Amino acid sequence: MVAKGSGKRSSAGIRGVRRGATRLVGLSLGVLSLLAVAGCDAGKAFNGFGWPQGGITPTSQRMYDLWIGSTVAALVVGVLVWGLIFWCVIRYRKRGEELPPQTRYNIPMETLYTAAPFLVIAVLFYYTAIVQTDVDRTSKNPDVTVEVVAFKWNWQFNYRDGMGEKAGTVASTLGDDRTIPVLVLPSNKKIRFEQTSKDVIHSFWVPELLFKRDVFPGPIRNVFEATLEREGAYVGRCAELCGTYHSMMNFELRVVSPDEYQRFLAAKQAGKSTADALTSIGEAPYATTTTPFPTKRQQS
Ligand SMILES: [Cu+2]
Repeated sequence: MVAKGSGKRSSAGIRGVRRGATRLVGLSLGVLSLLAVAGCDAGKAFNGFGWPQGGITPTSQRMYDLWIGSTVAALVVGVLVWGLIFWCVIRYRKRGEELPPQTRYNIPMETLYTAAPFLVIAVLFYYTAIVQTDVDRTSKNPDVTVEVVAFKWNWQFNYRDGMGEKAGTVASTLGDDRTIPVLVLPSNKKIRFEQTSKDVIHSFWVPELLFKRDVFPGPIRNVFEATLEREGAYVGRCAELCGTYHSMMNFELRVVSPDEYQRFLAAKQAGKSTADALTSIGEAPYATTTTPFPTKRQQS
């Protein structure tokens, strides 16, 4: 009789777990479709929940969507948990001296609250892995390859005729303590950035790309790819503490139309300075987003 009874209880327990799991999956799907529909609007209403606005690449938009989705999902879980806490506090408050029914070893319930966090992590991991793979993706045939050379405390940008260390440089822009280097690139093209450093570790960062990547000295040549969708001038910075004037190690990214870019490159190849080549395509000759900082300051 005892065995029969416990058998009944365990089959009821399994049914409970199944019911709980079905409800959880239903709830997750409901939340996900809600996010898909309302995610972006919620982001706009709450100023992106703190996420930097104004990305100029398709990947920055996908990262933004991931952030909004994760934040809304966290809020949904938060509201559920807060609701259950307050419900328990009010519904099961102390009413007398009698010991309430004890519910330890409730297997379906324990299984549910062990499985639910794993489900949440799995969903977050899945979407993060997809977006990260997308951000890190490089193509076999980029439209433009530029070599980023970092050094204390400035930048050199080499326009290349191919990929890899052995490719040749067709034009170059070098920054110094009186000139902010302007990196001119075309809009809506696949740009491959190949990075190398002359001395210590720096980090290439344009806030509007919502992306930064370390620039290493020696044989490690970091690479990433970006498509710049909006023309304009954007300040670039070093994001790795590299020495005394690290915070002054600025450059400018100037995104122009593909036609203007071709004319700029032709002018550079014809021997013009970056400022003259920029003037020849109707652009401001010097950086407009930041100013140079003399690193060889005089004692006074
Ligand atoms: Cu640096």
